[in-house]
Amino acid sequence: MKLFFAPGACSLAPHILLEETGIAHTLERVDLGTHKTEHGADYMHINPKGYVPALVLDNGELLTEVGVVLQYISDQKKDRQLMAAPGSLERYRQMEWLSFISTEIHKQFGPLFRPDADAATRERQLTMIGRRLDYVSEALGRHPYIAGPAFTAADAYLFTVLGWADYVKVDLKPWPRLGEYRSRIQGRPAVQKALKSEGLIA
Ligand SMILES: N[C@@H](CCC(=O)N[C@@H](CS)C(=O)NCC(=O)O)C(=O)O
Repeated sequence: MKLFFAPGACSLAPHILLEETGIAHTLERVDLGTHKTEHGADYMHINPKGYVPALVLDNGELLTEVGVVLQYISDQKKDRQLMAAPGSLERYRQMEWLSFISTEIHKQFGPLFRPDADAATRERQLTMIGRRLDYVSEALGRHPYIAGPAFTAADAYLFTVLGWADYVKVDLKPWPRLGEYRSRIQGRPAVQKALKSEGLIA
């Protein structure tokens, strides 16, 4: 498999799962400004959506959308239990989290990255993100990982989007559990490997 990624972007979540599963893979960095890959390819020809992540499967097909890519990788190594069995209620609960992280957290961070974001936009987004983080923090008070007692694909995604708080100056101190959670996830060897390989830690 080959993962097209941008350092620290949402593509970090599938990158973490590729490390967690030990699936053989290659990485190709994408410059999201120029849409050129590190090997000089036009990324728009590879993924016409223009964004990361994109996963090239071993049969050459392209898979996109974080929540789906995470499930695909998880399903290749069922013994790692990164997603529950398809059709089980547990699976739907995990999908519920993936969807929540995508639409209610990931996408709420987007406007904060825009250089032209005005104070009112920032205020509105911070209020919305704050409400979502209240909910996440409450869930993490009941179990150490977001979907239950063990690490799952949803944790790779949640860890990734919480990491953006540092870049756009969202103070996570009002939710001390989130800081503890980030440290716990960051301590995983697979996460360390992915962060190092994207140049995010030394
Ligand atoms: N709906 C997409 C959104 C992916 C997304 O937001 N990717 C961002 C990085 S986190 C990106 O590549 N943005 C550049 C762009 O949209 O052109 C998914 O779930 O994969």
